[in-house]
Amino acid sequence: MTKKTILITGAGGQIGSVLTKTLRDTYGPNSVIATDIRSTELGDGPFELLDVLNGNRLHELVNRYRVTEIYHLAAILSARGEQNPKIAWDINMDSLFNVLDAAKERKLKVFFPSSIAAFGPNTPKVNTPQETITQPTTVYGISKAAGENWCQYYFLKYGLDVRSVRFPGIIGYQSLPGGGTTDYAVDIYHKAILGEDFSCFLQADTRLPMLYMDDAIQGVLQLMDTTSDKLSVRTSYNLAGVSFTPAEISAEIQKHHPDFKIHYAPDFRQAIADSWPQSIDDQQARHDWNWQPQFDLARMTTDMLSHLAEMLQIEKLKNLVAQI
Ligand code: AKB
Repeated sequence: MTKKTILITGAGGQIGSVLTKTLRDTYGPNSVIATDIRSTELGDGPFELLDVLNGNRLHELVNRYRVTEIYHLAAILSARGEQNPKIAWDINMDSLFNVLDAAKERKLKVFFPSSIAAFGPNTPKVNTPQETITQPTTVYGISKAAGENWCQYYFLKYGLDVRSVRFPGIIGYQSLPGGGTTDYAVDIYHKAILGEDFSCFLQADTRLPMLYMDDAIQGVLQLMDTTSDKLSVRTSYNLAGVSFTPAEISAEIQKHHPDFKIHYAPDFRQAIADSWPQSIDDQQARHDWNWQPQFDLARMTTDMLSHLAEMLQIEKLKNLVAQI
């Protein structure tokens, strides 16, 4: 059996950093090559600077480390993408082609994260089906919808083993998101733990699909471990975790921090959120590779708050020690 060697792009990002750690814990630190455009502290194991637009550099790393799998996490997300659509398109699409072409040449396995952003205002909003209308209205969503189809194209045309999920908003204590529309659902916990009020850039009743980081990472590992013949979807699998509104998450936080306050100041991200589904039907993932998320809103909130409280105590202790 060939030894598994994984290369991750965007390893310093919100999902990439947690995935890198989990893959290193699972397969050993030297079996996971973390790459990012900026130097990042990711613990034991190789790290390489990589601009995903540089296909030659990607090829060089794939050859040097004898990579067998690529997890392509680098991307510009929905809100940041709208600020510079052309750059977001170039980064999201050209990088995917670099990955697919490197993988095709050496017959590597690929993980590509798509998103609920691949759906649009004409998609059924409740229990969005696996196969449905995808007419996204953000550049990020357009790049994800096109990306999924390119993944399927490489599978059908070249037999490339590329696998994908449509991530909802990801919530975790381990890392901070950046540039997304669902980011509020991470920031809100940080404000609550610091005893500060939270100003939400979405309206109180904006329902969006979300997923706890632990479930998301578990899902990626499970999908990548499933035998190829079980996978009936080669665009991207719908994944569902939990759906809630800003008012609901804030009420859940108030069960732990009764003085916590939220107020609403919707901005341009409201229109993005309004174009996305409210809940997702993930039956196909459950059927094909036994996808089973564990966290609902209550469990996620308890877990988030206890980890963040612990991290805050450690930070405070470090500051105290530094003053001695
Ligand atoms: C974003 O908000 O842009 C992302 C996503 C849903 O893909 N978190």
